[in-house]
Amino acid sequence: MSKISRRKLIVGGVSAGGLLLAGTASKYSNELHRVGEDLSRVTHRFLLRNNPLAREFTTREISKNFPAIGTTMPESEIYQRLLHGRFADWRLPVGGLVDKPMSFSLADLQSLPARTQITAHSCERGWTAIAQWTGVQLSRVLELVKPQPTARWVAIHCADGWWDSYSLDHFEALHPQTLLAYGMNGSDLPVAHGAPVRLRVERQLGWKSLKYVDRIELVDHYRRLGDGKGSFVADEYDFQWYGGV
Ligand SMILES: Nc1nc2c(c(=O)[nH]1)N[C@H]1C(S)=C(S)[C@@H](COP(=O)(O)O)O[C@H]1N2
Ligand SMILES: [Mo]
Repeated sequence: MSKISRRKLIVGGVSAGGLLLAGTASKYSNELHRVGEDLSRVTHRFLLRNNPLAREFTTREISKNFPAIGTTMPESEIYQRLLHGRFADWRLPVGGLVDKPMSFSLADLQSLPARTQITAHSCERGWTAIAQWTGVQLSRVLELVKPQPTARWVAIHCADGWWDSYSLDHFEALHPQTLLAYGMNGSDLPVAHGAPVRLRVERQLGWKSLKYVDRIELVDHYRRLGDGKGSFVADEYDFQWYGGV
């Protein structure tokens, strides 16, 4: 077995173990649940300490069917209007703790250097599918707005009310495979998969890859957002850890 495939097995096994532990323990006590979550988080950080790339696949391996999960059509009037205008009026404001707040149109994002990657998406509900994603690296957009030294987390807000946060310290936000993706399998990103722009965070569970991105905010700590747990999902389902930072 090669070094790489052995490590992948370990990563898969430990994540599954952590999930199992967290899942089972929560039935018995919150305290045990918390221990499980802490174990998962620490293991995750340790295994990703050298900032490895997530595996990339070939075009032949792209899944014929890629499920659409959660929101598949945001209901808000604003989104509906933007959709009918083919997102020509869509803008992505990037602000908060930055020296140069900016607002990007879809064409602006598409004019920045693009990256295309074929990766596996694993949903916590138990499916994995492979797709090709095209977009701009989040790091390039962050570079343009000039984050202030106090900015430590990138909060991303969506048209359907979802939001999540990504650490600048642990590089998830700056990781080369973290994209603001506007293309899927060679076409425009379909509405069901997050049009016009979704996030791709390839080393995390699928729910960290937010769809319908509509605002980016740099903050000193995610504690200031929502109930203070770092994501819409964590607030909603009342758990502490949220998929690895
Ligand atoms: N805004 C938003 N982002 C979201 C979701 C959602 O419902 N709304 N679902 C999450 C979950 S649980 C998964 S598995 C993926 C699903 O992406 P897909 O619909 O392209 O398969 O998006 C994630 N991002
Ligand atoms: Mo998911």
